[in-house]
Amino acid sequence: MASLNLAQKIISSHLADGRMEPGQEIGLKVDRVLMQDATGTMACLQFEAMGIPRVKVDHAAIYVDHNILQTGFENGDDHRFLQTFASKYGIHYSKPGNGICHQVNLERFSIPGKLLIGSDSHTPTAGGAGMMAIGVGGLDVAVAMAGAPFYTKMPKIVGVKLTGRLRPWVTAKDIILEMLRRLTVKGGVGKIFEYYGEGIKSLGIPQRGTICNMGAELGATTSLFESDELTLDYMTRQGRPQDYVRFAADPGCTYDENMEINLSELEPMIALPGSPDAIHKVRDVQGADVHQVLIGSCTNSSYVEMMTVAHVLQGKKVHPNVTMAINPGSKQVLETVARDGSIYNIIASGARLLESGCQGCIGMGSAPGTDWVSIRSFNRNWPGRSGTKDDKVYLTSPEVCVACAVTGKITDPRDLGEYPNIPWPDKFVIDDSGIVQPAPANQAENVEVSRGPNIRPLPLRQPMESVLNGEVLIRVGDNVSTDAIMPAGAKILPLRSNVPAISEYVFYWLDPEFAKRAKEKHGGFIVGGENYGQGSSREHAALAPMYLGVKGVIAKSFARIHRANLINFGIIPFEFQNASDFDLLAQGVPVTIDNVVASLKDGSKTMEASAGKDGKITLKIDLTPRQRQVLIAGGLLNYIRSTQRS
Ligand code: MIC
Ligand code: SF4
Repeated sequence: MASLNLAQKIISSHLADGRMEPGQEIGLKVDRVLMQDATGTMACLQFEAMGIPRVKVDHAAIYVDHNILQTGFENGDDHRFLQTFASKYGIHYSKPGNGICHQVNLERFSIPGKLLIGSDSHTPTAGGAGMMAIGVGGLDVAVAMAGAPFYTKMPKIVGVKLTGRLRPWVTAKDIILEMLRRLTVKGGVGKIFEYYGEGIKSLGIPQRGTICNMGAELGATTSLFESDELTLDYMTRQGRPQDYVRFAADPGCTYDENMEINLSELEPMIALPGSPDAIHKVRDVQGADVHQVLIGSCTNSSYVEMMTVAHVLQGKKVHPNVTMAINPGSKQVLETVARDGSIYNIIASGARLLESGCQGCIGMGSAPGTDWVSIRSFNRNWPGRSGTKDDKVYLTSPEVCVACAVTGKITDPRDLGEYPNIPWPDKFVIDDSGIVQPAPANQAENVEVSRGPNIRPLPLRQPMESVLNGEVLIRVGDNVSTDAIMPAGAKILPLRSNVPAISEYVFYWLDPEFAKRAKEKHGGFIVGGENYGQGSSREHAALAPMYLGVKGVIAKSFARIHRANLINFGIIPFEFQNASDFDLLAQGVPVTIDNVVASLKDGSKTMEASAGKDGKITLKIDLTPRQRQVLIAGGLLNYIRSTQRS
């Protein structure tokens, strides 16, 4: 047999349907699933609608990490719903405060060579431990929990050879920022990045996790590292050496594309406000005043990072003009740092210690003030995501963050002196009491699922109409994120279980009148540029427009997860045959597409649309036979129910 790279090895051992050729649709047997509270309530309701008594995967877990501010009854009710639901259906439940899903999953549940799908775009973090982990929409998780394969297009595999060794104060974050500098936020769409070479030997598992985590910002399907002696060491310190399996590429394997990064040449980097790919060297932008520093998120909140920050803060104070907050990635990280004493340095410095969770990363608190320069160790900085409309959020490593916090200016951390090389602890604090086990299967029927008034039934679409018509409701530019389509933050995030209520906020920051207009016009079309729907996996960015009557999205190109979510909710993702036709579809232009069902059925690769008085536009529909069936049925849930009946 030919030599396989690591991604091909894992994919071939999970292949349930299709051929392993780039661009072909493949169905993969899923071993494990992960959900979080903001996407999980819908995924649970969708699973429930399938009428299956217990999940059919080896392991399922739901984490309460996003919606933990609890400004009203909504979040608390959702937590209780999730806990009781999890218990009944065989899912582990990670309590609020136990940590961010990706960090806790890496610590406690990552297994090399297994396939995980998760209803959060940063699920690939587990690739740091050699697990193939893919971010998907909640409905895809629900379907996997029902025992069905996960379908996606076979990505291209990019081999990224890491040579050399990072210099002091240069970190794993700088490696992924370098990838973003080279490839941009759409450079990874349809690709898996597999890192190899001598350079990986100097990267610990959480550091590898940082690189895989932010592969999501490249638009990648996932990112991967082999499992090796460092993985075994990490798992041993996690008290679970038995979960270690050696997984590596075959010698002599090849990749569809190749890249190389010499780690010795990298410098501290920073993404400027607006997009994670606006990368500069810190040296080139140093000196500007800083007002806020936030350290944490699923990208950069591991033990070594917290200890490094604590070490820099030792005997120092946060600059008088800076407010600094730290949210450790998990209770384990917080507890281990506390056990080892360094928490004192953080508190004594004047930094604000927050609980383990997503917090400011998703606009749940810590919104910056007007014109504040906010320096964060996070992964996303699209306008408004922080909770402040014209925010100025920079993304960088925890090392740069802490340097800025003590000097009050954007600072290259190499100016701080000697780098503290923090070793791993002999053993992390291991206490899984924050992860509640499900009820045993034979007691599950006695568990009653608790539903507060915020949990509203799941809206479903009708089967596909043969004619789609309506006005262009909004036209947006390139790289519009799902944060722009369906914003989050402390006000909107608690409405994730209530589609009628959250729909009022579709495109809220870009065009607050959108929802009203969509309802008045009885739906219509959204027109987008390149890479439409990048970022978060939130299916509400498809579900809420569907609820408002959106009949199709016409874009120059789509991001992977959002495209899949649109199909799952019965919205056709149309692409322009000629990108210049974008100009014809201004807001308010009426659009009609005939013979929709017939074209889906007969496998047509295009559909003709009339636009305005006499405009004619050809739209591409690049869909697999299965996706066509799903769209005809009016979405994946309808499709599955129809296959269950037949
Ligand atoms: C995010 O970072 O945007 C989120 C919030 O974690 C999302 C999921 C969500 O919107 O619930 C993600 O990355 O998928
Ligand atoms: Fe949470 Fe931010 Fe990570 Fe999303 S990116 S899971 S909001 S910490």
